[in-house]
Amino acid sequence: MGASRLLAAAAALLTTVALLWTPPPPVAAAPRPAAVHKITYDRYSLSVDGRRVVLWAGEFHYFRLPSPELWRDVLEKIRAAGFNGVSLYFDWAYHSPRPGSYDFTGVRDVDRLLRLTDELGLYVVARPGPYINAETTGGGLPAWLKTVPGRARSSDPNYTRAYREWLAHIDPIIARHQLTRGGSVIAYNAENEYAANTDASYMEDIQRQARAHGIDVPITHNQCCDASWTPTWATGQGAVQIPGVDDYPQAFECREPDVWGTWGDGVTERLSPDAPAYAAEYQAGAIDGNRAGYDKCRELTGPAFMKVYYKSNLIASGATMFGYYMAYGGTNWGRLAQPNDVYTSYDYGAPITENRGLTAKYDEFKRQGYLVTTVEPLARTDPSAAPASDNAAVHTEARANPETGTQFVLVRHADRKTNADESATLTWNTPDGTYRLPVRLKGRDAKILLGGYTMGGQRLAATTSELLTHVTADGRDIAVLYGTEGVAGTTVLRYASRPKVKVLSGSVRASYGNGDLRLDYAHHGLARVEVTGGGRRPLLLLLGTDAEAARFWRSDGVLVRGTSLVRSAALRGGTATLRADLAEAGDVEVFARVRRLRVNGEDVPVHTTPSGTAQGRVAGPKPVRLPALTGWRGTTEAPEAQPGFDDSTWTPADHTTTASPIKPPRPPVLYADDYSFHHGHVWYRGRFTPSGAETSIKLNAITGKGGVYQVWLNGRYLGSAAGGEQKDADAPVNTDPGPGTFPVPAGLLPAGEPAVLSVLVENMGHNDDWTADDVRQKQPRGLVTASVDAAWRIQGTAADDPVRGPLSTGGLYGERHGWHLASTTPTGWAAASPTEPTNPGVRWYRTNVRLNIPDDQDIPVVLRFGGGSGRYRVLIFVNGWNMGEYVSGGVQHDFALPNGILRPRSGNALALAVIAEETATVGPVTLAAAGNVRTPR
Ligand code: IPT
Repeated sequence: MGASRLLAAAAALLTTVALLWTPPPPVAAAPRPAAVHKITYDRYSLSVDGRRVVLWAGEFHYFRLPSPELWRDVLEKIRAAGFNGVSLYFDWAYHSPRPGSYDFTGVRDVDRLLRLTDELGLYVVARPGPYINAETTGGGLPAWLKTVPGRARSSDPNYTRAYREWLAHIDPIIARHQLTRGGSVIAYNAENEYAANTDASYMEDIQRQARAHGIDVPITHNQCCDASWTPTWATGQGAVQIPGVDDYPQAFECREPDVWGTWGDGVTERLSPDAPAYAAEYQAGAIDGNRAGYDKCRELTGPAFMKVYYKSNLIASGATMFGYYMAYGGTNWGRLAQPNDVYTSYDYGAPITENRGLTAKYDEFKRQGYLVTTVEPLARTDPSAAPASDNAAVHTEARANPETGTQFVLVRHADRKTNADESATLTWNTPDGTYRLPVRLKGRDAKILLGGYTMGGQRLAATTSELLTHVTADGRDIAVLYGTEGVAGTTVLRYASRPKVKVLSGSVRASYGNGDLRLDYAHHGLARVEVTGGGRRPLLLLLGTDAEAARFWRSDGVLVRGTSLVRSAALRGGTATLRADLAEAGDVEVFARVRRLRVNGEDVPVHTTPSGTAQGRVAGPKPVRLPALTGWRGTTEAPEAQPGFDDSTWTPADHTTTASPIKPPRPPVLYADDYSFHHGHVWYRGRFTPSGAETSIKLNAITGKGGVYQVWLNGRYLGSAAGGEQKDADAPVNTDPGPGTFPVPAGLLPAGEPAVLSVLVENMGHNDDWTADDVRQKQPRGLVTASVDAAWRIQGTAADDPVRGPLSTGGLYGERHGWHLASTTPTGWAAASPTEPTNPGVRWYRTNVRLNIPDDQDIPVVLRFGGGSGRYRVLIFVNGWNMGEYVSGGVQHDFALPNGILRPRSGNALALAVIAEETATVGPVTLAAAGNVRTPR
């Protein structure tokens, strides 16, 4: 701590010096890490090389975007929103098909991911678990762990051997990308919401392993929910350096997007007096357990919620470390999903959609993120006296930086859930004087107002607008302030003498007295005011609405207005170079003296505006038509259902014991995981000799929520039933999901004649281990009991897929024979169409589709279902990759096919495996565009 105190003192000295001379322009993003950096922290914030940082990170799951080319796209979008960091889970189950086997190639190349964060200068909180939850199958615990005796997430020796193996693989990759070695990793999170059934030795050992593997950045933890959950890992054995808290104040009922604050006020608690308050996971979207659709989740956690909760949290908590969960959710492709809470899409209602589109939430993140990463004094604040409000319905609360005196004033409704329109006059004692200023909250809203702030070369005494950001270009400060459309704003700036004020556009009244330049206006469109003289360098003040503010981009210190996204910007020798996305034709304005503008490698003619900026016009994307899906060929499978099928190569299911805490009522153990079939469908064939008295067959299978199993007897389809599931959090073990009863048709089971029962069981994914009881994650999948005494054989996934990893391919006949792969050309398939009826059982369709999307356009493509009939589900394979499962009657109809999996400028093999519980038609299947932008090549 000695060193960090010294650094803090040095930083304080530097800040004092900075007050005497013009400070350098604020740093837009994390510094590009070229060299090694020193990380320290104290109760206020993290510091990098002695400079305080507010960590404003968004969560991203590389495993939910199996397309490393698109990692850059998403990370650039995250950075452009003003995030200076990302929070990254690393998913053990994704990398490890079986004990001792680890794969970090291709879509699993996390070194590549961290090279990107290094390059983009995004701080990383690395979260390798071993347990991650995250609605992933097993909560990140590999499925093979189900066959390892001993409690997971404890210091049990078997489990210890297992997780040490994972850490020995993942930690060194993380370690070489630490900020302290010139990379981007700023913190390492141990375990995940480890709050129930805890074992301090285990928690301690994770950290011991990390240190031994070279992790030298601060170690954090994300405590569940609030400090009432103990231990918080702030003190005692297993304590981490920076204990954080997860908070989801809106909970997850997306069907009622208007119900706020179900899980409290959302104020981050400080868990340690010596470390920054850390909002490790703060709600930025929601899972859709009740199938409302993610648009509703986006509404539940929309801009109004973000304004009220995020801003309240900043000021009430003084937290300086944030991980917003999720910035981009992605896709539960293959068998990645934990079945109880999610389906294929993990869009999450996040600011960036599953199809990588930017939403109104993205705009709000940008408005807040730019403020947080612009105003350096925010990294060190204490609670301070708030301006008095003359209306009890308008609540104020404040923090101030003890060195600079800069004030951050929260203005919100006293009742944070109200939709009222309330006004008040604030009496505000700032370091520059006392001001009486009107404020207004029009509907659900909250603001952070700045006072006593040295803004580049300017002195902002107080403002009732909010600061977006400011930059300095060509010896001039440019600042963007904004407020609600139609609401009045006042900004007071200090000068040594009366400055010259020129209103370039909009309606702004200026008055001057006692060193105060007071500007009064109503927020409407974008007003522009030029202030010169007065003893300071020139200022261009831009006063806009929320919508106008969202049109700005601050990229690499360059301020730009217009385009749909600025990925990077550079100013050199009078030339501005932008990498930008363009959803439509429009103006682009660069706030610098620029003679030449290049956008995506092309020259854009510019003229100088009265604001002294450079403006040009850019074209939008060309419309693109996606081809119709034609030329389908189909075939029916499931020969396993036929009595004569040769299953002699299948594994005998004859185990008499299991590591699962859930024991079958009598042997054999039929659990699929016990025979190393961990993901997707499994087949069982049981041979028995009937007594002739059987009138029905009773079977009990556990599929996980939403799964079904299907039964054939001597080749005759007997029907389907819902598989068992984890009913709710309090009843994690469902040993008896209720057997399915299948009546035996008369004459089908003659006494004494060998019979064959064929059962196809889907595995919807493994439960998580949220409460660390080990029982729910070890809940079996597959058959549990059968009413007939049979000799069973089992077959699942036939072979490892080294390209797609363990979660893509299951055990359907077609999957075992490569029908989903582009490289296989199955013979004997007939011309067919998914609109034709499919008999109960399994039927495949394949076609090829050639795309021709221009290489300077980004068109996210989805596969769209709708209009089918009957009960069925469809596994979607694109170029061999299982991109999800359409379930008839389900909420999801559009399935993301990310570029990389889909080849936008060549042929694509599309395969559908239809699993019909009854005669069904899939209906039309089409490709649709989920966006269209011009983008850098
Ligand atoms: C929190 C988990 O830490 C995270 O992994 C994810 O599951 C998230 O929830 C929900 O999407 S747990 C929180 C609900 C208390």
